Amino acid sequence: MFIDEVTISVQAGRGGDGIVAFRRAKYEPNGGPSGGRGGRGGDVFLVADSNVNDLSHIIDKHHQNAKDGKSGQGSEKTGASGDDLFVKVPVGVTIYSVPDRVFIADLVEDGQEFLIAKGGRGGLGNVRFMNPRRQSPHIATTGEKGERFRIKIELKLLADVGLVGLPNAGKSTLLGSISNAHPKVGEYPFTTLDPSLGVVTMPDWSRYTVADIPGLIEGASVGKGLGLEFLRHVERCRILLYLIDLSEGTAVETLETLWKEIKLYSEETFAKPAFIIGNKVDVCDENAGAELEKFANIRNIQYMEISAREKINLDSLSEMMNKKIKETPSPKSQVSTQIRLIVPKKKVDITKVDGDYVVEYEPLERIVRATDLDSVDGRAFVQRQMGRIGVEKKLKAMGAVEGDTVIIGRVRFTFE
Ligand SMILES: Nc1nc2c(ncn2[C@@H]2O[C@H](COP(=O)(O)OP(=O)(O)OP(=O)(O)O)[C@@H](O)[C@H]2O)c(=O)[nH]1
Ligand SMILES: [Mg+2]
Repeated sequence: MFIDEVTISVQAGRGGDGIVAFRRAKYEPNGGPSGGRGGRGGDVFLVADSNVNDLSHIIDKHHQNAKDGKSGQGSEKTGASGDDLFVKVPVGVTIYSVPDRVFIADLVEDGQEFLIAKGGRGGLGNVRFMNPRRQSPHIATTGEKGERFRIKIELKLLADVGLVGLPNAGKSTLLGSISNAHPKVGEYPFTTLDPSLGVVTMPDWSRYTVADIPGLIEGASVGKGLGLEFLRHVERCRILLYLIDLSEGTAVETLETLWKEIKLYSEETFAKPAFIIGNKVDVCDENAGAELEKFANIRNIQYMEISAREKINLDSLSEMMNKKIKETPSPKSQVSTQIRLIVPKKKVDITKVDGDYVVEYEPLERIVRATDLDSVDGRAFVQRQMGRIGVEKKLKAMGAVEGDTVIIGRVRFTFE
């Protein structure tokens, strides 16, 4: 099945922990600190790949995780970095945050990479906490968490030409006749249920792509028929080809219906360069397209009659499209800068529970977890951090007095 949207979580790797270690040299029983820092956690990238057609390969992989960094080692060695994760996506996807649907990025070029979740930095080893007053620090910090986001990936086909027509107009037949694609053709409406792409190769070897989308009916823009689902697939086509079945005898009305739906969907899409093409000339009266041609001429839109099935006039059509494509600029990639705003920084949260003060603030909890609290150094370090972060002031403001219990993470302190 053709999957054109998925919601997944991306989790970058956690940084490795810094460690507490000391040199052990033969004649140096109390060697200096030598604990190295943790390696950085792996990043998660999305990579647009033209060999990937849809999102079916990740529909069942809701969690995309990069690897964690390794802990530091003695001799001031930094731990190994976690491997980055590259998630392949088709060219033409748009990324949104979930659930607030903030636009994050468009990937529209083959090979384009986008850093979606940054790995955590490694924690610091005790080497970094040495100073003139503190020659043998028992302090190290744990690695940072990697960024984690829930994102929705939506595919909008990126084609040079988008085929727009009522069901049964002959869109799939046309795609099959001019391109390398073999879409299903049926003599009944709604044969095409999923959009597909074909590549047309010109006699001079230049190439362009054509997107076949399911038939459009009146009310599609409000969800009728196959509805809006696939209309987004023409949103990023460079030019639109309105294909009209001339054997039906209602060519102009048909075109007006198509225009109405496209316009209701998006004025911008409606404003794209377009062609009006009458199809099935092999089975209709000679003048079946006359009115439609007039209609197109008045509006200065190129008109042509073809038979997609009997391959009449297809070379001229292809040439005309190729020329127009060359004159029309390709869509540019947009990348939002908003991504870093998605997760607001958590504030220090202190609650009083049975007379004790429970402090919740991940960076401080991390410091407490990572510090050797049996050492005087370690305890003094935590206390200084509490002052720096403003926890002490907040505790006092809440009425904490000497001797009260303060709980940070799993550790109980006596307020001094
Ligand atoms: N006589 C004639 N029949 C055609 C021509 N082009 C397409 N057809 C027929 O029209 C019918 C519909 O063709 P499709 O290509 O499936 O039409 P479609 O526009 O893709 O239809 P949906 O996928 O339902 O939207 C099929 O029976 C085709 O054989 C043509 O040039 N001449
Ligand atoms: Mg079709």
